[in-house]
Amino acid sequence: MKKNMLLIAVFLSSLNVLQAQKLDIIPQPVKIEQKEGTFIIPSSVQIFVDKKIQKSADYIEGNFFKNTGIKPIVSIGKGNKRDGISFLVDEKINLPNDGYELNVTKKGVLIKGKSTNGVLNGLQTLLQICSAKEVKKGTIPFVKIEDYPRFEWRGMMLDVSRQFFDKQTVKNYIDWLAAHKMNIFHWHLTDDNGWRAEIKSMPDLTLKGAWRGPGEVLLPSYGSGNKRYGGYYTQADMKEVVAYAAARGISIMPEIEIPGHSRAVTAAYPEIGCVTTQETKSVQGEVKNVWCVGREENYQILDSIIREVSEMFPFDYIHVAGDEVNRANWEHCPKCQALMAKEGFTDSFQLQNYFFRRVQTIVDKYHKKTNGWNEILKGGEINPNTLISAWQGINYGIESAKRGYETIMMPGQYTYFDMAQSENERGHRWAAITDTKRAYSFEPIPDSDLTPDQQKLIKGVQGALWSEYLDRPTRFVEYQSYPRISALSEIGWSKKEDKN
Ligand code: TNX
Repeated sequence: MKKNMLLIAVFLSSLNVLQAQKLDIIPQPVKIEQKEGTFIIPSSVQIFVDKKIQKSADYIEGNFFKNTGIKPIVSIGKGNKRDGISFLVDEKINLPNDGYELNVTKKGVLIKGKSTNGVLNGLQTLLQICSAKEVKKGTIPFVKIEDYPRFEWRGMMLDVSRQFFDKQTVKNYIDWLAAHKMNIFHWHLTDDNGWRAEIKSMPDLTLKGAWRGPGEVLLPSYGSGNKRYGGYYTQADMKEVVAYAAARGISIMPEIEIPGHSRAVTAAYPEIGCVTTQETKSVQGEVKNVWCVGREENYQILDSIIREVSEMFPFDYIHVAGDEVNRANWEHCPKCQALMAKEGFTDSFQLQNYFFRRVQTIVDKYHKKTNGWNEILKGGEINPNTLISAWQGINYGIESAKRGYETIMMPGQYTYFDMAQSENERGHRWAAITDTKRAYSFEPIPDSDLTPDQQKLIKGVQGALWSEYLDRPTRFVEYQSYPRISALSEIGWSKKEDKN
């Protein structure tokens, strides 16, 4: 009898330990209070979705089912029934942007978001709790969470040019970002090795420029071998992906790579490139991969491309690149030289700046803001509302903030997940060998002499997955992305002092 009592006592205390076990949520929430007891999800649980977040109702329903095995009855509106689960938008709650409160009690579950994205952030926390291995299926431990992001911009870039990833793969990628409370998907749609976005006024960009292989305008590259390789997204596809992402709280920033990394463009429309007296190679060994700055018609073409892109993507920003431009091309081009002379320029960075400012005027015309890689800081002034993606190193981000530009920190040395994760693995290594620990060690607001106001210009963090090496093995995309994106999500979201 005594022995039995002892066993029961041990059993009960182990249950308690289980109950009290810390919920591991990624990214780590700001404030989490666990309480004794659990809410048992009724088999026909009711979910109420605020009208303001109606567009996400299917997503909420589907993912709740996936993570709990319980099919909910969903209604739109502000319900607050006992044993129900409510998703409410409440701008008045006292939390920073995109914050949320999650309350699980014996009465049910209430998620209140400061914004629609706040509600979705709360949903992700709920889903992680429901599927945690410590939590008994069909139950939710009592908990009170107050949570909000450290940075407003938590992004991830995917290069779909060097390798093409179909619409479904991109959607899956977005799903995983959403699960990590990331809010920006930077879609690198064009590069030397394939143009992936249908532009109706320039059909050959995709009819020709999206394909490489025998008899195609582009040579095989990055493992595409002796076959026709490529693909592109129609405008309908891109709009569909935009809506898919929006329902998950993710904005898509398209990138149109100009004026460099443009071999796919000049292969489809040779007249867009310079007529050079000497052929020179870009950093990645490409020839003829630069837009001619001196050809006036090119700016009309850019106008139509940017117009079509801005019609498809509702996000505020368009990324227009500006990195690794092989300016030697312009130095051997009579039209570019004539422009240089006319403008009184003495070095080719000024041409780059000229090009960028013309592009910026077009982007402004379509009511968008420009984002560019840190090289656009060279050669002269640009619009003060330009957003800089600082990729070459932390110091480039510091310089950008010092010069007064809003800045996204994405140093290749920490946040390029195309970098190999250890000495013996496939992947780039030019920036670093980056394992998860190294990625996690990144601090976006570095110790430096930035003033508090300059620090505020650092809008957030972003990772990048360039796809030169992603041709094999299958699912290498996921292998390179995770868990490093999990680490990145916590850098972007959680409080610095909670990093562990
Ligand atoms: C540099 S990052 C590039 C890309 C490459 C990447 C590989 C940047 C703006 N340019 O074109 O794919 O390195 O890590």
